[in-house]
Amino acid sequence: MKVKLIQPRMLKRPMDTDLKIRMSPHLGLLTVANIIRHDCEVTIENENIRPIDFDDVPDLVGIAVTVDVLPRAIEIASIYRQKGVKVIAGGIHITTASSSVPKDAFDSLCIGFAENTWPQIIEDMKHNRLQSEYVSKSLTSGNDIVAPAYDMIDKTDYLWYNVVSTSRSCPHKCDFCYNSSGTHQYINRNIDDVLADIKSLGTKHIMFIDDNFIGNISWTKQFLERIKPLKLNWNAA
Ligand code: B12
Ligand code: SF4
Repeated sequence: MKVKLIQPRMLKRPMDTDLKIRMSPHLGLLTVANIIRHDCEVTIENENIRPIDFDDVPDLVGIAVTVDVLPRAIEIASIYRQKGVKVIAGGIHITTASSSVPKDAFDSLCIGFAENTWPQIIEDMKHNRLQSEYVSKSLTSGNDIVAPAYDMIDKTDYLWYNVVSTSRSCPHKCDFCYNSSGTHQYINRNIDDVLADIKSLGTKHIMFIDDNFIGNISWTKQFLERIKPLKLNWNAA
């Protein structure tokens, strides 16, 4: 099965330079790719880097949606759906505000983590029974989190490719923040898995992009002990 994953063109604000749109690769899409690539032929296209190739006819298109790109995601979906290609939308905006998405814009919505929804999505695609919505269950431990497929990144496309996520979400639930959405579960990754990501990047400068790098202090202390021997230059968001 051919699956094409797309990051739509972002909406630049007046203060954004062209560097803003090619800052770093999309970890969500790289994670989806790693979940399914043993079973599917996966490609990723980032419209912030180069125009989308609309001449192809994959079996399934997955579009990553943040709030700013929803209108463009709907346009892209419409182009593929006119060709009979199924289109599924996922990512943070679909996860936290699915009710704001027009009902007929996509064939399916993936709400929450891809780790426990995509295997079902692929199974349903194989049997021609794609559902209109997939909602992830809670992950049972950090071991369930799949690493991004870092080897799929063309490092020359980005200002930084050295972005690593050690957790998902945040233990606090400030009411203005998307992390207060019921579907968003705070969870730390397996430390060995994070170390493997860091080593695979082949650089001493690592940017931890977690919403809350110190959400579980005892985990963070253990993690910092483990990265000490690597002598990294690191920063956290
Ligand atoms: C790292 C990061 C960046 C980096 C890298 C962005 C990039 N290219 O991906 C930088 C600094 C460049 C950046 C820039 C911007 N960002 Co930013 N960023 C983040 C941050 C901190 C982490 C995202 C991440 O990698 N998470 C780890 C991955 C693995 O998790 P995930 O994305 O949730 O993916 C899982 C699921 O959502 C799902 N999934 C994800 N994608 C898809 C796609 C499909 C098809 C499916 C089915 C499932 C699926 O499966 C994944 C695995 O379970 C988030 C906060 C957050 N925690 O989400 C903000 C966040 C995503 N950013 C945000 C925004 C607004 C922006 C900007 C638009 C800001 C601006 N105006 O300039 C730009 C857009 C730049 C661009 N071209 O994309 C907002 C989005 C708000 C919203 N509700 O949509 C967030 C949530 C921050 C916030 N609190 O407001 N960002
Ligand atoms: S990420 Fe920040 S704003 Fe959001 S819930 Fe956590 S502490 Fe609050």
